[in-house]
Amino acid sequence: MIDPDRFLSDLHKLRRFGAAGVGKGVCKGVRRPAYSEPDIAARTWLAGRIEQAGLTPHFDPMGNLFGLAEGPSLLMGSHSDSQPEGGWLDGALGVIAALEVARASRESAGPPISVVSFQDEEGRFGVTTGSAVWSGHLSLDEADALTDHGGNRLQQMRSVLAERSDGFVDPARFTGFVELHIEQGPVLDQAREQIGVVSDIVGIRDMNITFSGQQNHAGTTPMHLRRDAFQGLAAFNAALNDRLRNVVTPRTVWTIGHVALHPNASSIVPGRVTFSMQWRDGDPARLARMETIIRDTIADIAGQYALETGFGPMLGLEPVAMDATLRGALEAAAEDVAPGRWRVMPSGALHDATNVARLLPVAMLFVPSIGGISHDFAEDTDETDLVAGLRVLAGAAERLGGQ
Ligand code: HGY
Ligand code: MN
Ligand code: MN
Ligand code: MN
Repeated sequence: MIDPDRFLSDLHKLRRFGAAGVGKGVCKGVRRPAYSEPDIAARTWLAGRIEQAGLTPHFDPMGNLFGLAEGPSLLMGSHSDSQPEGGWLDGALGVIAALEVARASRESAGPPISVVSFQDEEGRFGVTTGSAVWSGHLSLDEADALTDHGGNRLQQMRSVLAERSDGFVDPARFTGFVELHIEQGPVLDQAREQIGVVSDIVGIRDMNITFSGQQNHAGTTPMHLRRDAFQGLAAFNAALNDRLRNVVTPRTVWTIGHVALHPNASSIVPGRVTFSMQWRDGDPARLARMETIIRDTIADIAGQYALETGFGPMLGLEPVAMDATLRGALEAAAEDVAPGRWRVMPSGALHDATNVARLLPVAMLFVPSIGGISHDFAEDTDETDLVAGLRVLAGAAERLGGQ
């Protein structure tokens, strides 16, 4: 039998690693980016809990942490790294719920369940990096060449966990993957529903772009002689919003979320800006069309502002549909736990399930996010909804048995 109190207690314990956000009037936030000291401490604690649950802890060279059941098993989990300014449930919920379901199943001699906490789901170094490497989407060499916005190399950052590694886990030992996550959007909260069973996960493209101009004195350089990288970025953003308008659907999103302006001083015309450009949609053709528009707009603005351009590698993941059998088990369990208060819905957030779908049948379920807030310290979910998500996960595990 699953134990909601034990589950909630573990969830709160995990929150202590990297706990942050007190100054903002809330105290639930976390700063636990991949490979940071709190992330490594959290993974070490988690490995201990996995062992106490009777599973075998196993780090792979990326720092993905598995809790392995013997023989063929259903894999459940998510990630325990966070955004640099993140919420306490994003990823953590799916890992701790999986731990509780696996533990309870062992205690009652139920079907074997294995657990995973993937590394760098939040993309400090890329896009869902840990599961991308495990699934073969990215080679370890390709991953090692990635750097974060601070110039740190993944190769160096993963070394502490890689020392504890027993190699990559053979995916053939798993029969499927089920991930519980918070919705991170407003749909369930506004509808006062408790569970979302995911139909499909959006695709994404992500790259860094640089405009280089001429750094110069902000008092003496006439406006018409400037090659100002910030002016280029501002003009690019406005032009892009305009040009994308006729191409996108209400589900399409694009974001410039990270900007590094050089040298970032009041009295210097900025000579360089590097910024992240990310876009998401459920249709690969639209993602490609958006890329063309982005690159054309960059070229036009560079011409207008006398700037040079540079492009980092483009990272991406294709949209994926969930497996019908696993999804059916979640739907049946959702109807049991929350009759009439669940729906089938797409995911606009990315998840490790996208990568795992290359190896195994996958399915996902959501619980509501209060106010639709996530990737913020204020992210939260009602306790009853957290427990409802746990019950649906356990119900699905029972229905799927050892399959
Ligand atoms: O960005 C995302 O969709 C996810 O939270 N990694
Ligand atoms: Mn997440
Ligand atoms: Mn996230
Ligand atoms: Mn001066």
